Amino acid sequence: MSSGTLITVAPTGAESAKADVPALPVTVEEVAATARDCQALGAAVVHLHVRDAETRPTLDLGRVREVVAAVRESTDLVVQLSTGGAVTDPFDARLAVLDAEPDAASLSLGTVNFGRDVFSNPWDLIVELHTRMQQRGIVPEYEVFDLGHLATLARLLDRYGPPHGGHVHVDLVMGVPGGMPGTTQALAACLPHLPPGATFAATGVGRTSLPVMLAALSAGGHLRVGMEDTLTYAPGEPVRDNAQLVARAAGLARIAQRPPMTIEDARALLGITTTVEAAP
Ligand code: KMH
Ligand code: ZN
Repeated sequence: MSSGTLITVAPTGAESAKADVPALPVTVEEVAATARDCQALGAAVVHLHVRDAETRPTLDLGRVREVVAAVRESTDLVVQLSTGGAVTDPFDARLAVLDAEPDAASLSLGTVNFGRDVFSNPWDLIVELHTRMQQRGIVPEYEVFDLGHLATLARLLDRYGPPHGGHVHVDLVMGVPGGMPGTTQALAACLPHLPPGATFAATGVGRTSLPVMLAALSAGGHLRVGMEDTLTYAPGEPVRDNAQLVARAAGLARIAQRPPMTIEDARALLGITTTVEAAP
């Protein structure tokens, strides 16, 4: 197994408006194009939120399937759908996203304040997502917004068994207003609570992007970057596009002598067994 860095790109998210962030990829074509650019620069996984024709976040299954197909057609990336959606999305629609047959899907491990909103993830929803993914051969990425979410993960695995593929991969989502801070100290506090054999990535929201990336690399972790979480590249400098963020992550990974992991190695690491036709 490679000792490289798994780079995930989260290109769109559900929180930013296209009107406020013109560079945000929202159409099917824009998402497919940014995914292709990011693959060329070292991304191995794409974490997808979908927008409708009016650029609003949507979980409409037809639209989700369309985006999945377009990304598969233009890239070889591991396709990870968000089951978090937007804070306003109902649980049944979040569960139904799995019907679009992604390779992987996010699974948030607890309720958290989300700015002025609440991102709701009660135990029964967590169990339903975990067991449906087991049944359908979809690999979860466990999203952790706070230290207690790792206690929930331990309880989940103890009661319902390992995920499809057998490997546990966690994303520490840090710096959300209401969740754990995006600091080296907070990241280090999470590490002893990871399940045995688990790998982790970290995501620093907003200005915590760089410190979290550096902390994650120093601790042997993987990286998630993208315009879902980061819209400012440097003070006063808006992000140009997702490729710019992936290029920075790939550069730091090389400096850490853990260069970007190939997609093949990423699939092996995550236990993804679905086979898709290679992109031309
Ligand atoms: N948009 C946030 C409310 C996920 O994708 O699983 C939730 C989120 C997490 O982004
Ligand atoms: Zn997301």
